[in-house]
Amino acid sequence: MAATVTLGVIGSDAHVVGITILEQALSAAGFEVHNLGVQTSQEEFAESAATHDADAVLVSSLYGHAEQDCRGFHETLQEAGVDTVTYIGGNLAVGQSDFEETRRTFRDMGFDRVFDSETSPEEAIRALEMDCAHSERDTERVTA
Ligand code: B12
Repeated sequence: MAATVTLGVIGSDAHVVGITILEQALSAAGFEVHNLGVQTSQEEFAESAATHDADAVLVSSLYGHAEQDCRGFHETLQEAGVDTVTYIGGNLAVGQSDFEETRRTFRDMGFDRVFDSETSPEEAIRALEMDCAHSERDTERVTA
């Protein structure tokens, strides 16, 4: 059965190109994609993921305010009964010089994988195929 993915750009962020490309690539790879578009609230992510019983929630953020926008994100998902794989990607910090530090920040906030703005759709697809195929994820084997 095709894995289901909820995808959107969080907060007040209006950068649409990245998620449009991701949506097309994921759909072509056989995923059922619910693209919430830009300027999506935490509650909209949670509602969509709960309604569609998503296997993964993919958050995109380009404008540098991801940390603020994602505060409490996993609690919001939890309140809606959503316990699924979560990814975040894009330009996650302003003047991002050490991406590993950024990755640690978002991992600590609860995201399973954290991707930078050089991420190709194929990389995201590989990670999703791995995570959606196994109930116990082997995060040791991937860098994101
Ligand atoms: C086009 C653009 C705009 C357009 C957006 C038009 C639109 N509707 O999309 C406009 C002019 C409106 C704009 C506005 C702003 N922008 Co702008 N914008 C860009 C620009 C030039 C390109 C973005 C783009 O489309 N890239 C092409 C796509 C294909 O790549 P992508 O978005 O990175 O997505 C890929 C990956 O990142 C990854 N990915 C993305 N999300 C996710 C999520 C997951 C889970 C995964 C796995 C992967 C993934 O996969 C995608 C496909 O390969 C970038 C600079 C740049 N070169 O990136 C700045 C940039 C993103 N903008 C920036 C800024 C600051 C702004 C503004 C705040 C400027 C301002 N002061 O008004 C506003 C914000 C407005 C808002 N509310 O969002 C900064 C962000 C700085 C930061 N994060 O540190 C950047 C980096 C420019 C810069 N160097 O300063 N912008």
